[in-house]
Amino acid sequence: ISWFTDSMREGRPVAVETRHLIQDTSPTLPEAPAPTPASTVSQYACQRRTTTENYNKIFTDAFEVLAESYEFNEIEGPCLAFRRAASVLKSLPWAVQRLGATEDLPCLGDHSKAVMEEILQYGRSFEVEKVLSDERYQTLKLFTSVFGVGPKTGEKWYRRGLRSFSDILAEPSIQLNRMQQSGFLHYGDISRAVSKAEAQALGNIIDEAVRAITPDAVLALTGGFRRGKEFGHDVDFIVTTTEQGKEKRLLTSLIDQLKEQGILLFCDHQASTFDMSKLPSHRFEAMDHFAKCFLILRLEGSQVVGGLHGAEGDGRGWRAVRVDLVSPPIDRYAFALLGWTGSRQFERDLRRFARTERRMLLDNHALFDKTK
Ligand code: DCT
Ligand code: MG
Repeated sequence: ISWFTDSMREGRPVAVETRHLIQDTSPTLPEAPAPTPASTVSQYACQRRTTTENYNKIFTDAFEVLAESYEFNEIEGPCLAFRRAASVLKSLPWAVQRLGATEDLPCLGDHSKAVMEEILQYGRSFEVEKVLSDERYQTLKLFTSVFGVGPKTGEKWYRRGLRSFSDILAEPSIQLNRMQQSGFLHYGDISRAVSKAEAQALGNIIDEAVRAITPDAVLALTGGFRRGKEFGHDVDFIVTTTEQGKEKRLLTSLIDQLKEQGILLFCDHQASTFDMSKLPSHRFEAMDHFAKCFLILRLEGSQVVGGLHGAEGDGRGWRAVRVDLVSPPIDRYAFALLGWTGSRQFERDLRRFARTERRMLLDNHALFDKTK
């Protein structure tokens, strides 16, 4: 049904190098890292060989905090600059041990370098520590960790003087939407990382469910797990059928099937707004137009090889997991798969590379040659 589920059953590794994603249907483990001179590192994430091994976590964690803090304050430039800098450092097969080594690296500005210098000198960044101890940062971080709560809602609650979950739940004027209610209800489970074994178990469950609906179903694991990550915050799948148009009813049938099995804890279904005749879209859009649903599923420990991750002693024998399903028509499959594989920075730079280096327009739906 797909290389993903087949390779899972055969126990083949799913780790893939991002550089080879397009052609690679029989993934292999990345080879031993070769020393990379800083001067050869591309400014585009899609042109950098990047493994899941991060030799510069001490710096990239710091950059992530600063990026997030700028994001909470809606300051986009420095936010993206820190994410870009983190992505460059993640691609290095060596740890930065002195600032001089970063001289020829792209995307590292004065601010990033100053943070790195502090860390190299003192083992920590005072700027990062200041952010981490900031009440507004802490509160927004907490609030946006709830499924269904974005920076806008978090900010609104913060401005009303709310600081904790109990503040929110005790505030009678706050009407949580359905997604937020489920977010709070399953908070402990869905804020815990999802393991690869758990993702595989969910893959088997969804595989079985779609096969029961149609024999020509196509299922692929995407997102971080397709990139070879060991853990994720959710599990992302593409589900479609080899017969064009037949995908239109696939998601609703699949949701019905999961409901019947009693494992659907939450479902937000967004119908397709995809219209090929309206492409290409020159306006930047955060989301694609394919039908999709954001789910919370109940996963039994007995279905997971090696058991549930981090559930020792809770005695329930199951956990809730966030699952995203996206359902493009089969002739859009390649673009959807490429777009949903991520990482976000890889996707951002792939589009920028297409635009500026190839005069092409790429999104999750299509690739257009601007000269034609
Ligand atoms: N994506 C996209 N458009 C969005 C959101 C996501 O094209 N608006 C793509 C990029 C990454 C991929 O979908 C999966 O998204 P996430 O699950 O958020 O990221 P992830 O890399 O799978 O990370 P995690 O391991 O935390 O789930
Ligand atoms: Mg994911």
